[in-house]
Amino acid sequence: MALLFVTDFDDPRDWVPALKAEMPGLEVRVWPDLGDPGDIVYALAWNPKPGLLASLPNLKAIFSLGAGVDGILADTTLPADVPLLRMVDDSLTRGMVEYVVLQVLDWHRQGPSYRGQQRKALWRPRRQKLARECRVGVMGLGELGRATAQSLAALDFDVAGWSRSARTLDGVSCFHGSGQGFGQFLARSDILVCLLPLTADTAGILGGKTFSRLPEGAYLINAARGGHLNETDLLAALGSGQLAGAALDVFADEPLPRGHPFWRDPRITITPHVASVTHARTAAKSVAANIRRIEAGESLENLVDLKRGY
Ligand code: NDP
Ligand code: OXD
Repeated sequence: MALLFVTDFDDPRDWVPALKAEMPGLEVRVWPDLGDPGDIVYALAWNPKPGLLASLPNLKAIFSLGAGVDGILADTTLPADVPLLRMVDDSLTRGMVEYVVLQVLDWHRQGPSYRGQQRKALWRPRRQKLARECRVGVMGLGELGRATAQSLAALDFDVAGWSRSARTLDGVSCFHGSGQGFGQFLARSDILVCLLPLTADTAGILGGKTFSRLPEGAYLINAARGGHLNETDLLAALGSGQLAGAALDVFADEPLPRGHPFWRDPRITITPHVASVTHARTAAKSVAANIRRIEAGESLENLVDLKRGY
């Protein structure tokens, strides 16, 4: 029984020992050294080359190295009868909570303005709102969105969340669906945080129409996928003042090309897709637990619904 580790990003020097520690009997092969493809029954992958997974005849399951599976689902040859499992891991969740709380607090406590003043040696205290006067809207109330919304609520922000189906969450006003609920949610989001999966329904959702429904001068935090954002619309909304700024961790084209206008825009804070990362030591435990379930014929956790796309 062999597992193929397929990624250009995650380090096999972390992952191979972490997987072996959980499952000493598991043979781990590191792509592109496939050996006999017939031996491979599990794949642990991040953005595999299209066709690679379909070329493995005895696959029992595909594990995503990330929470988002858009990079795997982009492969149109993906075998439809092999279960796809996404990454759910507490360290990934905590990392995202830290990132969003950092960006929300930085904006709320006027970090960009004070850094601008520092560059000019200006000592100019500004009026500071209370956290409860700041309305944050979290798009996506899944593993990451729920924990993030609740951590912001614990800091006394006025938090709402938005999901596809109806949800309830202590201390968070919940909205759902693409109709009225979405409009009401946007109208009360001074800071809009995107933690949605990238699917046919959510691609381009951070565009001019959405921005126009936010309070004027809102702030955008996109820690989900670059495909959610219409970049031209963002620049237009910043230009008109409809949006006052944005913190972006993900981009349509990664790495963000050197000549991209976002790099030079002082209203935009850029991080290189690091909002949260999967830690091998903890995440290998959840992969191993699911392998044990498969081998025991038990039902799986974190199964992706291929029709919904997440
Ligand atoms: P989940 O699958 O747990 O949650 C997804 C949430 O989005 C659910 O609440 C779901 O609604 C909601 N949703 C999906 N489609 C729609 C829709 N059309 N309209 C409204 N709501 C919708 O995902 P995670 O929380 O684990 O991860 C979210 C995303 O974060 C990942 O897909 C990935 O792209 C991104 N990510 C980015 C990282 C980074 O470093 N930048 C790191 C990790 C993840 P419902 O509850 O009704 O199902
Ligand atoms: C993920 C990511 O989806 O790191 O986990 O982007």
